[in-house]
Amino acid sequence: MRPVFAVVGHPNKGKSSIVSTLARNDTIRISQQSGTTTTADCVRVETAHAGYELVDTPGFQRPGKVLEWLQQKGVAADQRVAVIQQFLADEQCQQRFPDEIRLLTPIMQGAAILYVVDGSRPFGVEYEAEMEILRWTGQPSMALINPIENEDYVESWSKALAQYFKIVRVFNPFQADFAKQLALLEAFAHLKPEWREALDQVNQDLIQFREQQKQDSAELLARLLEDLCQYRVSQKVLEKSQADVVYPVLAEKYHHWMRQREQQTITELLAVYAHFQTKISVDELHLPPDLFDCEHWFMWGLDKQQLAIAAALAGATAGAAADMVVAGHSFMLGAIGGGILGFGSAWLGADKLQQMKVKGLPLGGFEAICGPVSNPNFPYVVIGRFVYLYQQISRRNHAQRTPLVINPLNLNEQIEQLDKADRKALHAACARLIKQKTVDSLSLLLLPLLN
Ligand SMILES: Nc1nc2c(ncn2[C@@H]2O[C@H](COP(=O)(O)OP(=O)(O)OP(=O)(O)O)[C@@H](O)[C@H]2O)c(=O)[nH]1
Ligand SMILES: [Mg+2]
Repeated sequence: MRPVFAVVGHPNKGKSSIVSTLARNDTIRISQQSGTTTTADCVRVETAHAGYELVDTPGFQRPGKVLEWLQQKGVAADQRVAVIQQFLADEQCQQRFPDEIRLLTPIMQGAAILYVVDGSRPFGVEYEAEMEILRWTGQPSMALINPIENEDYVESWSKALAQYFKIVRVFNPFQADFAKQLALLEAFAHLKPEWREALDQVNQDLIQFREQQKQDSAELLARLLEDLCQYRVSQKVLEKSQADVVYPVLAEKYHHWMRQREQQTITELLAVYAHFQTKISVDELHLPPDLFDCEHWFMWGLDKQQLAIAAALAGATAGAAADMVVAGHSFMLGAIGGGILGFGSAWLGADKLQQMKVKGLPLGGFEAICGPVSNPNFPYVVIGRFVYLYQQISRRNHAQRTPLVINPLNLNEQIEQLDKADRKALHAACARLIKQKTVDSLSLLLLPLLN
């Protein structure tokens, strides 16, 4: 027997938002417009070894009139469930009160009740009719206070709801983090003893699944880093001078591929967290928009000093350490010396990023080559961008429908939180990556950065 919960309440109180967040499903319709949900929609929440169902329902439209109808039957407490059944079967009622019929049907079929109210709006007697009708169904129930705009009336709601519901919880579907979602599921398990085992299993499954999502994310970042650090394009030319002509074409091809590759990872990361409706493309990122927008790099990667420390920790040779310091220096010049868009952009233009080379071929002719990136800060930039998106996406509740707002990340702060061995291993990995050397268990080294 699967646990089933009907999410009911006034229109526009966040019922669908709660279903969306708990089911991790961003296709459920949520809108400012009252009366968005018009049918009782069953949403299955499947985990590895268990599952449960949430029924999203339309809001009560005429609870006062419905209660009047029920009370006119004038029956004692032991008859109330039968009166509700009668109400559902009555053809006139079906026409007059279609929303109440739809929302009460799953409850009478055995669903437990999750009654949702808005904690930022005052309690009013008009809600009493709804709560009274729900009480007549005799089904186990709990109340959820959703503080949509603020918590101003949470306390007064708590007092009112306690008279009708044994369990009252505050739950904000836009903000509730993973732990709060698990805690709510635990409360669900108290509603019916026979559902307890299944819901405990769901909880355990979710915890494991979340760990798996993190590992999958680390794997995505590892593959991205390897690909971006290794990529190069080349073209054969007959004369050395022709290389100058093909460089712009090669550079364009190179940048296009690198951008696409990063974009692909972002799409995959969104899919890992089941955010299929959140469309973000690198081009739309507010800040900094572009993998090749070098003057913004310092916001994602490391600065001069941090790079020097990284080089020292990685045990780099004196030469490599000097490279890193020079690279860091150039970022700071780009940022401060020339102003964000002035001198810095010319000096640190994208064409400085990857190596352009022309090489003589043994059988005659030449090869013009673009890439791979040689700048030691590059792996950090890739990591910084990914970690920022990871933090946003992995914490994003599925009720959230506004676009992701991108801000720069202080990667160094994240790195400093690692213990010394992890930090050292990470820097060593970055130093190898930029030399196109393989790194064993790269995803494991990246995992501690994903929190
Ligand atoms: N900021 C914020 N807005 C919320 C929250 N919960 C719901 N909303 C907003 O409230 C409005 C209604 O949310 P829905 O989830 O569609 O409400 P509903 O109860 O399913 O509405 P109907 O289907 O029309 O009965 C939407 O504009 C949501 O964005 C919340 O926790 N925080
Ligand atoms: Mg709805």
